[in-house]
Amino acid sequence: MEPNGIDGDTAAAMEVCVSPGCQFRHRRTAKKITRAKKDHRTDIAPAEWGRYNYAALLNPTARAGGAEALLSCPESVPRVDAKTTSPAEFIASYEMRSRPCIIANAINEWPAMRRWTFDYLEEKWRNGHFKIGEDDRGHRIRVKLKYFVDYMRHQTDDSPLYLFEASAEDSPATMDLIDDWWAPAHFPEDLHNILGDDRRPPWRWFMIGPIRSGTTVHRDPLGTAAWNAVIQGEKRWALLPPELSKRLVKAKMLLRDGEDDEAIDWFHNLLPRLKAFHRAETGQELPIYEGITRRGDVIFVPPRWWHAVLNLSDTISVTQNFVSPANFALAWESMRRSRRLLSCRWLRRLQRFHPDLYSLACRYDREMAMARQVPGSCSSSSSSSSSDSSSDEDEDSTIREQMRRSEARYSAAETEAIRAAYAPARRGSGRVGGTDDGGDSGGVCAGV
Ligand SMILES: O=C(O)CCC(=O)C(=O)O
Ligand SMILES: [Fe+2]
Repeated sequence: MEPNGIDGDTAAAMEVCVSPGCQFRHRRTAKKITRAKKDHRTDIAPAEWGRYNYAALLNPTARAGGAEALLSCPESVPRVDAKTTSPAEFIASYEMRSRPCIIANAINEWPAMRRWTFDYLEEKWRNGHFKIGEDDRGHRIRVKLKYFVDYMRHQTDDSPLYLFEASAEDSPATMDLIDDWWAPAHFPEDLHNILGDDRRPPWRWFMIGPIRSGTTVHRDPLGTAAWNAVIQGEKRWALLPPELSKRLVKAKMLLRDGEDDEAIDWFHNLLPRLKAFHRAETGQELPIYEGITRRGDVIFVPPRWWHAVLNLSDTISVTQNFVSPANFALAWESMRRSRRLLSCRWLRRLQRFHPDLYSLACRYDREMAMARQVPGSCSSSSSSSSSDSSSDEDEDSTIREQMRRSEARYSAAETEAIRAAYAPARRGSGRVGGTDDGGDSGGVCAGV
């Protein structure tokens, strides 16, 4: 019998780890996680993942002393409650104004809120494979959920592996995961959905973030906005407006020798220095919104806003990137520049499903063409109003059904209020310009 009361045969059958010094429950966890760490970060050895000892500072019980700096922040992101702020009010006050906001009580009815504990996830999807990183060539690193949860429960890494899965629905072992959540009522539109689930750029993620894991400062691609909902745990956020430069917000110039630049390093080392630096340079406070999302909270991240996240405890969350009329101008210009082929598909479908936005896209094309002196893109041959293939027809009915279902979530009065809130954007008050995705906006969609 081993010291933990499990004999070797039982251990083998249960896959329990009984070797001396093994801190995990499963026999294979150490091997699987070490392999993943080597592939995910070739710049440090697995033994170096705890070199700064952040686990002494931020752990489930240490909430005093140095942890204060990481655990507490001025909570300046505005908060509303879904019980008292309607979708139309949120859209008019926050989304249309590109202001960050945390909405409480917007996901109370999700099955995920009732069901998802770490024990439940581990039990239900234990043998499902989930993405926990990328190798240097951009290939996905996946492990079974049972190994990842085992790792999460025992790890003391400075910046642990973070489970981020965009394709749960593609595998029979995990496809029912996406039945447990959907877009909160405050996010009624997603104009990328007419591209079809197979063609649209990656858009929704299921995440398990061990304490101290996080996401470094970035902005979301293709002019999309995002919402991010917490089902378990707490996430610390920093959001900085689009006018700030990448150089400034990443604050690499403030990094000292021997320091790392993971999310925890940015929050712990760089953010205080960045605030002091900006004050010294400009005499003004850094324009930043900070906040913590807790179980049941949904944060709105406006398009092109810089943001960074630190998991203050073990978290379960989901997020979705979307395009609504509010960020259509940005999203159109961005896709036109960087994903030409896809933009042509989008244009054809806008003409079928959202004729007013199709006209707007044509107007933005003309404006971009004039500004850059390149041919406009919306020639009459750029799109056809009929379906281009029978599979498109099948998809058309799927999309129409999706649109019907999403409209059915709202009363006639709510639908009208939402329309009114988005009306200025549908008329084209959105600004075109200011993206830095590169590429050229000319050319036509004929024949694509
Ligand atoms: O929850 C997080 O770690 C942030 C995720 C995020 O910002 C993203 O996926 O773009
Ligand atoms: Fe993001």
